Amino acid sequence: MPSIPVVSSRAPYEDAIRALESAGCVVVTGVTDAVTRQTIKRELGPYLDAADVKRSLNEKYAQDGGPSDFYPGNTKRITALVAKSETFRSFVVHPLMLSVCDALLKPNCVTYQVHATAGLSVGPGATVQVLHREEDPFNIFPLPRPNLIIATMWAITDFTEENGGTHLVPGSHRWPAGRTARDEEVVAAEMPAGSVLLWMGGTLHGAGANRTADDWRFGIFLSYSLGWLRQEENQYLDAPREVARTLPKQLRDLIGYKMHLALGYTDAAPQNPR
Ligand SMILES: O=C(O)CCC(=O)C(=O)O
Repeated sequence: MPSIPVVSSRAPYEDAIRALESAGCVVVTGVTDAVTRQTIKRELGPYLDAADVKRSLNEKYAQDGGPSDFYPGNTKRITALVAKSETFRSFVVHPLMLSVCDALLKPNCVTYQVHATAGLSVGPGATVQVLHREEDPFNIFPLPRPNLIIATMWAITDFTEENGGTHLVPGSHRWPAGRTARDEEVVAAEMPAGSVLLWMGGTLHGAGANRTADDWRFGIFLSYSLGWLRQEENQYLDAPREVARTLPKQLRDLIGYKMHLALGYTDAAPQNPR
């Protein structure tokens, strides 16, 4: 039976990196404490409250008999988290994230960058999301692709099989084109709040269905990519100059206010956005 390796945040980061490289996914427990999770919930709460709940898509799913939308029913999704949350900024520069990206992305680039950010709340009745790979937009590379992306999901609430814990297909980051996942190869990431699930950009995954009566699963999605790729989320619009100029340089560089060799020049000095 395939499984998702679990490592403590107190173990050397190399343990998580090895497990991630080998299984294509890993859960690291104990990364955030209760105060941090409460704070990020408070910071993002108003945005989540205002977000559209995709109920109508659930109905469409039922009509079509399959996943008709990338975010199937009863989910809330908010983006632009660098601009919206101070606490999220500490996630981006967390030493575990940087160690993983140094080990697995740096061999293919000079510097890596934030690829996308999102708060994903999966509500009761939400249906299963179609399995996909973060790297699919870069399909010019044949499968299995070189490491292009590292993705992470920060459990702000508990993640369970019943409440929509992320589905993963361990080992699928090494699969050739044409191989699809059998049901028994799909595993739900069950992890207590405070854990972070990491997966390779080539690993098949998707949100699980939420079969509970009233348990909203809330996670923070954060991904990184090679510095010479187009970012999935446009950080120059979602964290524009007025925001960027208030950020520490390390974070500003990470969200893309930095050249990658000859790429990304601008009239403004990159280290000093106007
Ligand atoms: O919410 C999840 O568990 C996974 C979300 C995901 O894979 C996506 O939004 O692309």
